[in-house]
Formats: sequence, C-alpha cells, structure tokens
Amino acid sequence: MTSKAHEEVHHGLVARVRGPIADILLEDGRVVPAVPRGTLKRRRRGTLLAVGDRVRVRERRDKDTWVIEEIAPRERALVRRWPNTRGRVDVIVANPDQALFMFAVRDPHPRLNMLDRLLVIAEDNEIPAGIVVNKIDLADEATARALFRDYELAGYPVFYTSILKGIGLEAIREHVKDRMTVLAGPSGTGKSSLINALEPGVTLPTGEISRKWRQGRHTTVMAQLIPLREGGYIVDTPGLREVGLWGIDLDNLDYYFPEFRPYLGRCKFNDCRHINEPGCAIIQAVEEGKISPRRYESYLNILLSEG
Ligand SMILES: Nc1nc2c(ncn2[C@@H]2O[C@H](COP(=O)(O)OP(=O)(O)OP(=O)(O)O)[C@@H](O)[C@H]2O)c(=O)[nH]1
Ligand SMILES: [Mg+2]
Ligand SMILES: [Zn+2]
Repeated sequence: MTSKAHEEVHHGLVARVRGPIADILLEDGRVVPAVPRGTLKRRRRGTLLAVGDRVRVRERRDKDTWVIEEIAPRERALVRRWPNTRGRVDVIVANPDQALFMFAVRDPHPRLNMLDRLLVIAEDNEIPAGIVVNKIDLADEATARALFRDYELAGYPVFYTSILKGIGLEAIREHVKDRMTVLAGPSGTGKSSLINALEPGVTLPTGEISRKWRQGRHTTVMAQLIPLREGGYIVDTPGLREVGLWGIDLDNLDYYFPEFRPYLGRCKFNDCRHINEPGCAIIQAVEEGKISPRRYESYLNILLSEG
C-alpha cells in the first residue's frame, strides 16, 4: 500500500520545459524534473506548461518521480504569435513582471521594426517593457544613444551596456531585483552573456557571431528561468527571428505607442486611424516633430500589414 506519508507536496516555478518533462524550481532551491498529471493535459488548451508557471508538485518517493498536480492560472504571459501560421500562439514566459528587449548597436544590426513589434506585444499583454542596448564598445556612445532616442522619448527605460567591458550592469541589476524579468531579442545580442555577467556562478552557453552573416546562431535553444541571489528571476530566451502580431488588438494599436497617447482623442474624427484622415492630431504631431516619423511609420506598417 502506498500511503500519503511517502509523498511530499511542494510549490515551485517552471524553470525549463524539455518536451514532456518540466524542471521545477522548488521553494527550497532544488530543481527537480516533473511530468504533468494526465488530467491536466486534457484540461488546458494551448501551451500546457511554460517557464514561469506556478505549480504544485508531489514527490513520489517510491517511484523517484515528481508529478505536477496543479498549474496556477496565468496572470499574464508574454506570448509569441508566429507569422503566417493562422494563429499559432506560444507562451514564451508565464507571469513575467516585466520584459527587457535586448538589441546590439551592431553585430547584429539592430532591427528597430522588430523592437517596435516586441513593444506592441508587451503593451498588448500589459507587461512593462525596457530596452537593453548592448555592445556599445562597438560604436561610440552618441551614435548608440541617437539610434534609441525615440524609445527614451516614448518613456521606455533604456539601458546602454557593454557586457564585454562591464559597462551598465549595475543599473540593470537594480532594475531586475525582486521581479521576474523576461529577456528577449534577436539572436547574438548578448542575452545569455548578460545573465552570466549579472549572476555569479551562472554559465549559460554563449555563441560567436557568425562572420558571414553577422548574426547569432541561436545558441540558446529553450527558455530558462534563473533565480537571482539578490532576489527575483531572469528568464533567458532563444533569439527571435521574426515577430508576428496576429491577433493583436489593432483597435488599440495607437495606444500601444506610448508617445501617441497625449494626442489620442484630439483627431477630428472619433474613429481616426491616423493614416491620412484630415484633422489627424497624430499626423500633425509627426509633422511638428513631436512624434518620431520612424515610429509612426512602424505604426502604419503594423496596422496595414496585420489588419
Ligand atoms: N563586442 C561585444 N560582444 C559581446 C558583448 N556581449 C556579448 N557579446 C558577444 O556576442 C556573442 C553572442 O552572445 P550571446 O550571449 O550568446 O547572445 P544571445 O543573445 O544569448 O544569443 P542567442 O542565444 O542565440 O539568442 C558572443 O560572442 C558574446 O561574446 C558586448 O558587450 N560587446
Ligand atoms: Mg543565448
Ligand atoms: Zn488621427
């Protein structure tokens, strides 16, 4: 007879998902492999388990395995919508308190349209976002700052770093303390390098930038949650190639560009989409140099391609 005395219940966080097995970070700091109970698989649609999910697990001493008995409802999630898949949605990270989107001043060249899309996803999921601009050792700082100035003006925190030279790490350490932060961005920008530099003892694999393509080679293959000794967690994620916005609430798209907000509601027409309507307050703000033309163009791009 297997009695309950041989089983122990714990609470934990999903730290990694490897196929059917999830590594659970228990409250006591142990990381244990666990599989979801069969009934859970039937209950949930979409991503059953994601990094950051809060779970209740039971240890079965007799069998030496752990079973996930319950997955707490997600408060929010950073979801990835794949382009051209008729709505495939994956949860990258469950319950993040904030996101940091990491780009490099060069190698790889920063694709600001991708950053704009990531910020829209964060706004749509109500996840506060910040930006890390890495590799400032490869450009002069004024150039780097000019490139990302639009985002500072929009109100996003922007951190300029060189992991190589140890610049800017303290501000990030402060920003991530006591929160769960998801770190995302294109491959090769230095996400894993940043976490290795922030957290003593962590040695995530990092990759060379390919000489030929000048981009990363997707060194990180799965999301992984890392506890920070000063409090909080940071989640390393695999580099993104493309960011689709399928299913985003386009009615709110203008609101998802924070620098547009002061002008919303001031257009001549209530249902103005700020494309070419007369009396548009957004277009006027662009013309007066109050809104960045590049960010406005990004807005139009998303509106017209995803709508
Ligand atoms: N010059 C320079 N190189 C850096 C800096 N930070 C990281 N790198 C290099 O950039 C390359 C990619 O770093 P990773 O940390 O693997 O990048 P990643 O964003 O984790 O890439 P994926 O896991 O593929 O998404 C490595 O060769 C790092 O040594 C930096 O501040 N300056
Ligand atoms: Mg990586
Ligand atoms: Zn308008």
